[in-house]
Amino acid sequence: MPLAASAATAPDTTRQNRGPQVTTVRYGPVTIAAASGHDHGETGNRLSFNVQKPCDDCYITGFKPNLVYENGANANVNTGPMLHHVVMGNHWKNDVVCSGPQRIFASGNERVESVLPSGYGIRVGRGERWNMLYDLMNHAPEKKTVYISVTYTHEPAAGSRLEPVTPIWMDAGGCLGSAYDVPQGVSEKTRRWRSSISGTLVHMRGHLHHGGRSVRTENLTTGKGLCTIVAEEGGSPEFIDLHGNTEISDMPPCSGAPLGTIHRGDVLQITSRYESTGHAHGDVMGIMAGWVAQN
Ligand SMILES: [Cu+2]
Repeated sequence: MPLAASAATAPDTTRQNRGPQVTTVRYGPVTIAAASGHDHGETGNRLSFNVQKPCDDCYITGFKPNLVYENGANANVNTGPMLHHVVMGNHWKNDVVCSGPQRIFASGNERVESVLPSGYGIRVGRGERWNMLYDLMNHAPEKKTVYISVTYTHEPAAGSRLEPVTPIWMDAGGCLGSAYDVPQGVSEKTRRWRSSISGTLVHMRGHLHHGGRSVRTENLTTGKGLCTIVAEEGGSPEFIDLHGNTEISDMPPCSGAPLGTIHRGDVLQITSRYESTGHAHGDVMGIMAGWVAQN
């Protein structure tokens, strides 16, 4: 896999060395096997080590994941490829919810952009190494070669007044694996986490699969809702596959300073809601990633 030596375009990073910068990093190429009939091609889970970061000793203030072809055009289910998931991980830091490596951010095929409220950033340490876990699918009857692309906004840590944020990974599937099964009809799955940190929650993004209706996180201790995200499915032709099946096309994140306050010991709960018409679904997910400015 040539992933570590990924192609990159960093047009703005050399021009400026202060203030916000925009860098698009392409990870790949990755070739996904052809589908045969209704059996899709799939890479399966692959882990790439020491993948390119947009910057070093800096803050990331926003990111927009995508899946693209060599020529830059979107690669989506209408032409075959599906970004099943991509997860950036940092083995140098511990995940506060599940221990293990810290999940920095993740995306599914919905490819939603996250923009942190002004004043906050995801700290990237000097020399920190990122790993990338990804799984790509293909519904087209021929193989497809694509790149995972992420457009980052970021700024140098030196002289920055941004407050660092800590990721919290709320997962209805739990810590051992995110996937679970849902029955036909309406169902909700919840999972609780007793917070080990205190601070203000400033951003949350969500992830559901086909049939997923909404995902929300609340602070049970204070009785306050923190973020509810309602999924849009098949919202544009790009998100309708070659068999006419729709995929999640939008999951608008919650952003605000603060979305809510969390104290160490508070119990947070995620609720993942599916409305599966026709049949049960295996291996779905209900995830919310949040970012907390600790105090
Ligand atoms: Cu998923």
